[in-house]
Amino acid sequence: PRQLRVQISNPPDTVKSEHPRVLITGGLGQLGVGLARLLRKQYGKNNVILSDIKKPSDEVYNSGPFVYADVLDYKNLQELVINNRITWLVHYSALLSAIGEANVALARRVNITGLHNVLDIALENRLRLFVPSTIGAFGPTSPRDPTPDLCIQRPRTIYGVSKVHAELIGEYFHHKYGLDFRCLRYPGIISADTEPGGGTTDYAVKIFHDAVNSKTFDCYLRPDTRLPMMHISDCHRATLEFLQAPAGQLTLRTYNIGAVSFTPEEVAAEIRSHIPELRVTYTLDAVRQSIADSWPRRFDDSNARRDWGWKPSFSLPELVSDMLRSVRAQRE
Ligand code: AKB
Repeated sequence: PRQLRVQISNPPDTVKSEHPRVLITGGLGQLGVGLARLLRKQYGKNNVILSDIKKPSDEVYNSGPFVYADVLDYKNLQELVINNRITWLVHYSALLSAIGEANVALARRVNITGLHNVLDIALENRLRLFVPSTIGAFGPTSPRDPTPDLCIQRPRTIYGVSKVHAELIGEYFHHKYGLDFRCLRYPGIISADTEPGGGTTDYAVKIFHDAVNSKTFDCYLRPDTRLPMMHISDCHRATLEFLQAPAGQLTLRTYNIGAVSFTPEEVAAEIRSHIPELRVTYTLDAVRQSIADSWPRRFDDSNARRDWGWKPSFSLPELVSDMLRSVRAQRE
């Protein structure tokens, strides 16, 4: 079959070497569009390319460059990186914890084979490569409260196994070949205008929508299940600050980043200070409950704070009032 040429209609804003040219894979998930917005503010609209295998909304399509890219297609990715003079790659494509358990073979391909493609391309083209890891990279034998950067990691999900693999092989490529690999372990991310796709922490996004829309919420985790969580704007800022950090400041290449830690009953109580009628019921999902029970309850992120100045800005009350404001604004 004839090879398709990948063309970006917008030329680079500049080809000045001080501006990175960024490609984001899996860009239409929960995190890509917001990170692209932040990076475009800093580096220019056309220097940040979003990619995915799905069709973007008109709003996303009109906000800056978007291309089709399948992380399982090595040649397509390589062509994109070369044609667009990419210097930083943010690898967001992955199947999350719950959906991964329902599709182990696909999760293995996307999360492991896809990562291998991205690693080889990053190495070949001397890219700075950012790969997110997660609280899901820990398991039942890890210390859970708090969980430090370096400890036992024996996750029991394909998602967790693939993320530990990403951490280890990325660091190995860094030490052996000098790849500029950077990895943050994200908590559950709470966002109003983008949806998480198939994770264990998704309840903490849905509760805000249901609280505003119906004042009732049915939770699939036990009321006392504590997990590390973070407002999406803290997540984007952490990612940008970490990407910009001088390599000499990094004593690790994989860092925990923490912000808040809460249980379903705690977040519900905080929402009730705005919506007193909120009624929460609990119908447990055994798969997601057992995943959550094996994950950290709190993150120790002291290394990130010390090395590159990480500091979250949203407390639980601030996160809750910001989410309720955004969800209500969407309804209007
Ligand atoms: C999930 O729940 O799978 C993700 C994560 C914490 O990595 N949100």
